[in-house]
Amino acid sequence: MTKPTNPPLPPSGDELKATPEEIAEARAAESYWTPERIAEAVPVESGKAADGAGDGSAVAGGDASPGKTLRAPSAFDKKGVATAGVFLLYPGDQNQGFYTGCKAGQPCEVQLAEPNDLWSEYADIITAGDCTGSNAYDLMVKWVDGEVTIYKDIDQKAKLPTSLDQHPANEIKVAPAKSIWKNAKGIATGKYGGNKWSDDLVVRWIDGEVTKCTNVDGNGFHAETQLMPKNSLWADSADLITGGDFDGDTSDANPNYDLFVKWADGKLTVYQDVGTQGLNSGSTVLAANSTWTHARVVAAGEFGANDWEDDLFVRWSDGEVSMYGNTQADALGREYRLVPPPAGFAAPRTRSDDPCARVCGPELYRRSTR
Ligand SMILES: [Ca+2]
Ligand SMILES: [Ca+2]
Ligand SMILES: [Ca+2]
Ligand SMILES: [Ca+2]
Repeated sequence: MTKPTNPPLPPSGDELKATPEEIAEARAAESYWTPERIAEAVPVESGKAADGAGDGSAVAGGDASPGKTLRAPSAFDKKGVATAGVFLLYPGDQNQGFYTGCKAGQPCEVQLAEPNDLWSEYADIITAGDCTGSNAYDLMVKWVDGEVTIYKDIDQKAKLPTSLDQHPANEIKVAPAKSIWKNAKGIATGKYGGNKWSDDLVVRWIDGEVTKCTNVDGNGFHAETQLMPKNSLWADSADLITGGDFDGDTSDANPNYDLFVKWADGKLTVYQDVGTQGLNSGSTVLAANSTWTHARVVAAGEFGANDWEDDLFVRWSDGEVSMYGNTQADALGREYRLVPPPAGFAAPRTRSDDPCARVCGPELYRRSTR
């Protein structure tokens, strides 16, 4: 099946983004997800959320999963370390937005962990894949000390530990503290080879080396191959990575994910078919630009409109959250704004006349500014 190309895009470049001054102002502000805002977001309507978390559920955050993503702890310090610790799961509507069955103004979310120091201080990289079977996504966490832990089969009923002495039954340690994983700077889970499951990893290391592990399971990492020897380009300039199916050739028989890279200068690149081609020259999704230097979290997933995991979730430095639906290997998809930046710090952007820029976005807000 050939993935159709997108219709012509509405303006989605710098004209939709803030000026450098506005961005500077926004960056100076506290992140939208302050502890106060997080506190305000609970109590959660867990019953509603559970209803919504059926077929069309999606969550925002960590890394790709079909219809479901885990949103990482919400605020990050200058080194990109999470500072809030709360862990929330958002159901989606399979139409690039959050689930719409929640009451207006109320967050439709499930809290998996209360605010705590464990996640805010020690979780370094968080991603989701299905490494343990059950056809349900697991959470993989690389802690700052080099331990890597899998929390199996996360759903809206899951509870994550909030202190070092808590070890839920679904916890699997796949690398001990002080392991080589201390040097991992980015993990992109996905379907890069072997079986049909999303149980493969592309890992970006501190010295620029890039490796791939296929068919990771509860016994740990296997079949590591090198995609790129250590080098200064990746060490100094690669920033965020996520795995998705942007060229649309992945199927159960052909697990052929692509790697999305956001570079320090805002350039976006997709390396197609990592499993078979490794890291070739890549295709440019967007040339270097100031807007994307403010992206703090990217996560590809299948959030709607087609069958491919080609929808790109982005959290910006000012707290705004966007989705670029049906992104291609050489072009961003249509932008949907899921969460506006906080009032007072909103970097004013001129929306395009595309009705979807207003209707598809704001209609789906689950968070509103105060
Ligand atoms: Ca699983
Ligand atoms: Ca696999
Ligand atoms: Ca591909
Ligand atoms: Ca899609």
